[in-house]
Parts: sequence; C-alpha cells; structure tokens
Amino acid sequence: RAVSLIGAPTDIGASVRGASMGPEALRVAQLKERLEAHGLDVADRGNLTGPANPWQPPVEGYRHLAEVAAWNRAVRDAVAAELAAERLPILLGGDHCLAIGSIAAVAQHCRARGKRLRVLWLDAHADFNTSAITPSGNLHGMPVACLCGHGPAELLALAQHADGAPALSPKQIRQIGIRSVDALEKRFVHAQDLDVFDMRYIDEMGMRHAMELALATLDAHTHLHVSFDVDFLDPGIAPGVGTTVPGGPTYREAQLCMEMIADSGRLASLDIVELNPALDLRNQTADLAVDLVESLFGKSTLMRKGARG
Ligand code: DIR
Ligand code: MN
Ligand code: MN
Ligand code: MN
Repeated sequence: RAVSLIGAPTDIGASVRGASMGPEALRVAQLKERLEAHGLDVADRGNLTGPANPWQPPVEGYRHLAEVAAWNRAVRDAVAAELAAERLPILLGGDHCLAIGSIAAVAQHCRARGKRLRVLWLDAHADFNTSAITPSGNLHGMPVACLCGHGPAELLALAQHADGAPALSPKQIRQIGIRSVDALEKRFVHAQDLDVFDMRYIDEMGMRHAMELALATLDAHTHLHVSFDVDFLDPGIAPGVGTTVPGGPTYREAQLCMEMIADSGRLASLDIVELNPALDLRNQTADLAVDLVESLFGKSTLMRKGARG
C-alpha cells in the first residue's frame, strides 16, 4: 500500500499554542521509517504552508476564521491530490480544525467514486460546537458540526459537495472515547443523533464491543476515514496534548481499537491531530501515537487467524 504524509504545522484552531510542532515530532518519532518497516510505500510530502497564528480573541463566535479557512483549503487540496493518485493520505496536524479540509476531500472523493464513507472520530471531545453555542470560539471544537453543514459560510463553502450538500451526514460518523462535551453542545449532539461510544459505554461494554458496533456494516465499497485526536488517549500515557481530559482509553484499549480498525481492512485515510510537543515529555506522546498508527496499519504481536493484512 502507498501512503503519503502531509504536514500541516499550525495551531490556528486550538485553545493552546504548540500543535504546530506536531508534524515534526511525528517525524522525529520515525513515523515514516516505522511504517516502511511494515512494508508500506511511504512518501513524506513535507509541510503545507499557511498564515501565522495571530493569537486574537474570537470575533462573532469564531477565532481566526479567515486563517482557519486558508489552512483548510490547503489541506483539502493536498489530501485530494493523494486520493486522486490512489495513495492513502495521512494528515499530520496541527489542530483538529484541519479535519474539515481533510474529510471534505475524502467526502468529495467518495462521492465521485461511488464509495460509501464511514468516519471514526477518536477523541475526548465531540467537536460539535457552533458559533452560537461554543464556550471558547476555538474552531478545533467545531469540525464535526462544520462537516455536517453547521458552520460559517467560509468553511461550509470549502467543505460541502458541489450541489451544496454537507460533506457528511451524522449517520456516517462514529465517535469513540468521548468524555468532554460542553453543556449546549450535548443537546446539539443529541438533536443531530450522532452515534457516540463515550467512555461510559466503553467502561460498561468494553472497547471490543464498541468497536464491533462502530465497524459494523462496512463493506467492500466502504472508505474508512479515521480522525485521531491524540487527546482521545488517557493523559497518563499521552500528556502531550493541549486539552487533556482524565479517564481516557488505556494503552491496551487504544491498541485494541487500532487493531480492530486494521482488521476491517477498510482504512483509506487518516488524520493525526492535536499532538502538542510543547507539553510533551521527551516526545513520549508522539512515540505512542506512532506505535498506535503502526497497529492501525496492521502491526500485531502474532499472526492472527481471520485478520487481514
Ligand atoms: C471545547 C474543547 N469543547 C471547545 N474542544 C476541543 O472549546 O469547543 N479540545 N476539541 O480539544
Ligand atoms: Mn478533536
Ligand atoms: Mn479533543
Ligand atoms: Mn512499535
């Protein structure tokens, strides 16, 4: 399989500075070399460029909207180019606002090719705020809403299909690991009927059952996109993120999650976002993220019966 790394070194949508250093930390953790060791053809496309972070307060409910749009346009076009070349794009964020551009490209590609799209959103947060309900104005808290058609015209214009339909329907999304949802965001998640496997669900039913359901009904025509916000992981093992939330998946739960995705054989695009090296300890969170991505691409302890790849 051919994969391409696309760096997007920005923290333009985040609440804390430093995710702009994420792409380099993942390279230092040898993402390319470790995927190559599993037989993948890996091309590092280097870093995209975009506006600097002006670090301004929100305007009408959005912080840095123009800059977020510029970065997302660059991400969308770069991801689209890799998909067109039949390569699997891996977006190295950067903060999670960049998933708007990344998933917009994926949604447009799937529609053009007649593929079904399923998005797995691995995150502590639902990222389903809008300008009317956000407590922060930070656009990294809004990408899922934007992709579903609830957001500013600038971002909807770059994310939606040519006929104006939203990039995603809530039915295509499964959220895993959620444990921090803002008060009004909670009502909107419920109203839009997002499929959420929150930590309570994982505590009670286990990661295995959550993933069985999240991966149910995939078929040979399904493009599976994984949007991996590193704050999905428990902060005890992954301190290098801007917005830690206690009570996340353990190392083993996260590994199982990734291995089950690998076993589905449908992974076709990936975001690795919100890694913040300024808050990390000797790059341990980047190393862990790369470890998990190895599993996502089929690294397993032993050969397993019934598993692909
Ligand atoms: C919070 C934090 N829900 C907000 N969000 C995220 O500002 O909207 N932190 N995504 O990583
Ligand atoms: Mn997120
Ligand atoms: Mn998050
Ligand atoms: Mn390893």
